[in-house]
Amino acid sequence: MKMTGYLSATVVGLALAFGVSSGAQAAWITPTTVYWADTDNDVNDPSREDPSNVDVAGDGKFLSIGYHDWAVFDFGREFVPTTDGVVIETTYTCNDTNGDGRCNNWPESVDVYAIADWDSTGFDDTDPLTGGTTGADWFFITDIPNADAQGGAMFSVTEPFRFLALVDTSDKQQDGFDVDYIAVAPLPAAAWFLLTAIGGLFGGRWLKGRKGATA
Ligand SMILES: [Ca+2]
Ligand SMILES: [Ca+2]
Ligand SMILES: [Ca+2]
Ligand SMILES: [Ca+2]
Repeated sequence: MKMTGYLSATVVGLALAFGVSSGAQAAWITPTTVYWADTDNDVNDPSREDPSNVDVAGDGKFLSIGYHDWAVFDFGREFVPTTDGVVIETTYTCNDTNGDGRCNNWPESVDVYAIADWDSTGFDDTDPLTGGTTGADWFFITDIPNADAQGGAMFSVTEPFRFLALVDTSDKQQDGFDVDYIAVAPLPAAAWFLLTAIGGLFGGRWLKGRKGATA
């Protein structure tokens, strides 16, 4: 009995160590290509019109998507579930005292979509989510209000994907949501295997222990 306890503690310890170390070295992957154009000319500052601005976080350079416009980010290869994503937005002197997740002065937001296969040459200019897709439909992931994304808004993609789309849903009619940074970080397959195995072997025991501790 003593031996069983010792073994389980060791495995849990290994899992935690592995999780922490893989988290620490989690490589955030930035897009290889950004599809964006200011077709209706509502982004009036050229410094906000460079798609490569999204590659570096916190550098003061961002891409303004445009009011109710969009951008598609190609991450270069297919990622399997579950993959984490992050978006950092820039709004100067943002505060959210009305608590709706958006900056009071610039209430901006985007919807996030993903797809595994997308025809980057055949889509409709006004809506990348209709027309031009070569496979299944884009799937909706989440909405991101800008106040919540000043320090980075995280989300999880639970289906295979290669492309992410941000579709602007801002209230204020100017240059829309301002993307400082966007990146994805897949959870290593080895970590999934380990966590799944441990959950199967020891999950019940953990639950019992926690119930006992809190009761
Ligand atoms: Ca525009
Ligand atoms: Ca902004
Ligand atoms: Ca803006
Ligand atoms: Ca940036």
